[in-house]
Amino acid sequence: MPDPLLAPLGRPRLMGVVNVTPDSFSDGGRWVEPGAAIAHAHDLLADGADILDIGGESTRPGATRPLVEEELGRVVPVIRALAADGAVVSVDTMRADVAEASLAAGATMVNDVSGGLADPRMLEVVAAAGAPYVAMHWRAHSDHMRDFARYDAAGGVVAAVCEELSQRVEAMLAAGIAPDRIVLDPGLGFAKRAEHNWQLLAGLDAVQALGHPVLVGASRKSFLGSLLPGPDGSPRPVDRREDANTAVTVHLAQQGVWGIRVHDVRASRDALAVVERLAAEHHQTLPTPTPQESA
Ligand code: PMM
Repeated sequence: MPDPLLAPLGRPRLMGVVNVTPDSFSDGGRWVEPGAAIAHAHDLLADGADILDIGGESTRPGATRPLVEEELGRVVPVIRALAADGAVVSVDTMRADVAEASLAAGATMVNDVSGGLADPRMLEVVAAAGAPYVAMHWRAHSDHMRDFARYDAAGGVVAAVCEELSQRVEAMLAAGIAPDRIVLDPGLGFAKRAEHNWQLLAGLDAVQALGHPVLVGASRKSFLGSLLPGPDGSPRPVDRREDANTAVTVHLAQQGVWGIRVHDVRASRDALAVVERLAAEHHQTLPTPTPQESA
């Protein structure tokens, strides 16, 4: 039976980001104390987050990795507290040890930006837990991912991401992860230049055609900043990209994705309310085509 978390809801689920890190590009250092992270997570829930995504490793371009003990110390207490409060929690980690400890602490889902490539034990841990698993398209760790942002073969970035995600799905199935537990993510900003991110957003139906629910994270990423340069040509700063991200949310809702990973839950939730309301109006007021008209 499909996990209830992955069952259709009539709108995308909003995954609210809580980075318990000193150095994430979007909010590094703001929620590094457990109390601050937990309070922020509750604000996101109040704003309408369906899932809280708790991460203890920054994946910003050029980032160096924390020790596994550091990552565990950051995420496990926060996950334990939020799960005890009844929140649906996902752990954003590439490490099997962190996934295992987080699931034991009450996380429901594992969000692995490496799709199982960074840690050979990850797929086994997820399979044993029977947990829903987000597998993102990934080519290399953040300190050198820029070197891998090349998509020269026919079909460009969309075809390459689909092909590489399909290979990951095969590995997941071989490891014993049930097909109805798998969510795929094209990995905006990970070994992607700005034009690759736009091509992926425009080509999401190909990713969805792989047959799994799709999660997308565009929030605060640099391709939104470079779309909106200031008068001196410098990219729009991270904390002023929200309106553009909300427009992306509308696009993603119209595409019918399963989930959207955002920092500002309220803005995206408001956008979803508009999309849902208009869809309801269409269903109620548009004439149903006769068989001849629809042929
Ligand atoms: N992006 C970031 C971190 N984790 N997880 C998924 N599934 N998809 C993403 O696009 C993604 C992610 C980087 O953003 P952050 O530093 O603001 O969390």
